[in-house]
Amino acid sequence: MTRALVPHSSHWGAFEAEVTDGTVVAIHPYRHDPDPSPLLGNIVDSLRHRARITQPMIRAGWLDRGPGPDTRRGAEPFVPVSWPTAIERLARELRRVYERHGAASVYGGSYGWSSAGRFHHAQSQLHRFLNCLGGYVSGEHTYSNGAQSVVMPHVVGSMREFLDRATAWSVLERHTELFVCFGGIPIKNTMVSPGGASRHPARDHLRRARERGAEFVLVSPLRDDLPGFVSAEWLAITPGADVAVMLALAHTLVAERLHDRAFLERYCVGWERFEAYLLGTTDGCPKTPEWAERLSEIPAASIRALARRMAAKRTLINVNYSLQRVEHGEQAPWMVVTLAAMLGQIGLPGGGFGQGYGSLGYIGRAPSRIGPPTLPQGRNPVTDFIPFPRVADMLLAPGETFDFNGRRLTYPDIRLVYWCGGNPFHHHQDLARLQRALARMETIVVHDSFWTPMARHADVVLPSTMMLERNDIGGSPNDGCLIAMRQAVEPWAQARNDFSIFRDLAGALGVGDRFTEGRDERAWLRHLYEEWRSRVADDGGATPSFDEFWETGFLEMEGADADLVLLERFRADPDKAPLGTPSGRIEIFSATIDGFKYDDCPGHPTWLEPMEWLGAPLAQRFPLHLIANNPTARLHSQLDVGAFSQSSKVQGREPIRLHPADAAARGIRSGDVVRVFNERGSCLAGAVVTPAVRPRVVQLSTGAWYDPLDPADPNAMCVHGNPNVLTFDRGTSKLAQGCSGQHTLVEVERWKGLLPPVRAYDLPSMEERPGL
Ligand code: PGD
Repeated sequence: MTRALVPHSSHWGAFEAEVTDGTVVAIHPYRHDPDPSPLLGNIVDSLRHRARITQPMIRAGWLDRGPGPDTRRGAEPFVPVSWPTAIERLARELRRVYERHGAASVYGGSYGWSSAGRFHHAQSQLHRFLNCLGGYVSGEHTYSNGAQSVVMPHVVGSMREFLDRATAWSVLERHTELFVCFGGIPIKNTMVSPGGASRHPARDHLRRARERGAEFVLVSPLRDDLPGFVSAEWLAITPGADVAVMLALAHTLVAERLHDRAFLERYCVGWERFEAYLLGTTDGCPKTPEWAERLSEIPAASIRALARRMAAKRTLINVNYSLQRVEHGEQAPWMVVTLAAMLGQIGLPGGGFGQGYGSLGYIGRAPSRIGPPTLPQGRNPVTDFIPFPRVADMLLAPGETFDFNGRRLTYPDIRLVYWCGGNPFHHHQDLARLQRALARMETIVVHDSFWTPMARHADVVLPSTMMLERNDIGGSPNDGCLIAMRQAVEPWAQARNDFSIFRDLAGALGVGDRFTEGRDERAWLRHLYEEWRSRVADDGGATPSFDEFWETGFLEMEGADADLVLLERFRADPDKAPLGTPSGRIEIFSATIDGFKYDDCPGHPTWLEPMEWLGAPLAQRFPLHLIANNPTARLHSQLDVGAFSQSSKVQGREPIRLHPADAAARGIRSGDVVRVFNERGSCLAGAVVTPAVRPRVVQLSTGAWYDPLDPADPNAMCVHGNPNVLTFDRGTSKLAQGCSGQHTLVEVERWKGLLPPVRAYDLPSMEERPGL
């Protein structure tokens, strides 16, 4: 018997894989990680799960009828083919599309998190490959924080320079007296960092802050958005009403003269414009706590009391990404900055604002001076792009114009969609609409390790290796550990590395050398490491040789600035260290945004009523507000087949949490299967009745693989519990066009019919065709 411990990494943590006789039998968290993620529990049984794609597959209809728009995607059988056949057919199709329609007809945005390694980063591999062919239409920003990442540069300047350098957790732990958490700080989200994290310190910092006497206020419809041990005061807000509460806090500060006028004058622009709105001078509506109570169901007295406490203590106001993944998502992050500016504590240890402490694990972990290695992607000569969440709009309406951040853009005419390392049937909204959009394509190509719903809707499906089946380097800009992600097991069946697939395709298309630069996997890893090593050396650091690094597995680097305070230098001297905004100051009023004349994103933070919330007329028909947030038991839709994710299901369905009063009114008990529905679609889910969810709110996380009752019908019920059959597909506003998938209105009823089986992990139907 052979036994080995192999260093490796994932977006949810570094680990060692225990390998016995060529099989991964256990995962052991990195020994220095104080709080390893339970998501590690999804890895072992996923590696060899039946839902893995075993060999290249081509949709029968595409083989028989050739490329072209087709509504039968997702319902037709696949034909298993050899690698040479797959490469030859796909190379021919790529040549046809590039020659006949040009590079601007290929959508290669390929949004998705794929896996943690820097070399086998699926999206980078795809972009590098498509750039060798002449480029592609790209995507910008993210589904995560699209609204924030567009509005914040107008308000405080570059995200990279400022927000990614959030005040360090260790500073908050020592200095913050009052944490006011809009959307909480859910520990489940802090487990995940793009690129991985060798340590998960958030829980310990929160615990120590609490032990020191810090107080916590949770503004959220979900009580467990903060861990119980911080004993938070829970303000169980109406979803979508946070900006109203923030405005009322601001109103109280002004009414009671608790705001820091000197700070507003020295460090901000546009206070007077905003103040006139706040007090109702411009619209006749003072944003008082009584006004906010009607919208938010938070008592006016609680809002007033909180405003006074905030002014009296060293206060951190945190807003999570979830609050900007909604209609008008630009407003909450902007208003949080404004509120923090009114308190005058921005740039002080433990005070000011935070954005995303509870959204991703790297926030509050100081960046290393030298970022980890990255794969060069080459140059993309195509200038057409979309903000990622506008993908269905683009595919449905070529030639139509749309607004984005002060520009008027035109949707290109896409013929071929290439996806590598993402799952739009997980991340996109209104899946019936997405299917209509995909049906217009001539060809869809997907690389994935699993038969995800996106793979099932493709024409050419190529099996990728998973982590642990290849060698890579793991690291992230805010983590001080570089990891030799060594291959632990052989690739499953005929799976190949994305790099190898693109190498062969590039070879067939005559650009092989350009793509590989003459390197194989090992040579690339050495090259990327040496390039990184010389950057570290230029900065005065010393690192071991590649061979030593590879042998050691985990390379701990010098500590980053553990005392980082956001905007400290700006506070010390705003003239010497101005912000990257037009004024160099915090823009409470942005003349730039105002100049865009967007009705859905005016020049200062504003309460804008959502179309779908409990205050809308639609709530008469669909009286429950669904929160479709990120899941606890997996990262997005990844490894949904894994043991930890499976252990969370109820009768095989994704759990939906609802309040006892709402459950009782509908005759629903924990363990029942329910149907969740609205005008756009319906799904089954498994009920969990709990007072941790406020009344008239239900919570169904994303990530259960879409499983339509009838795969030929885009409007079919999903029997597994994917909430994106229910969510709407509208941008946050004309400014950012971000994802607004977090909220929608629904009704829930007990499912009384025969329970359809979950077939999400079964193989699609296959048609053997010898000789291919
Ligand atoms: P994942 O499930 O991570 O979701 O959306 P994203 O598409 O990133 O998909 C990654 C896919 O890559 C998986 O299918 C995995 O198997 C595959 N993969 C992993 N490694 C490799 C590899 O090496 N090669 C290849 N070829 N494939 C690989 C996430 C997105 O969803 C995000 S970031 C957010 S924050 C959004 N959140 C919400 C939300 O709050 N509410 C709703 N309703 N919808 C959301 N969608 C968004």
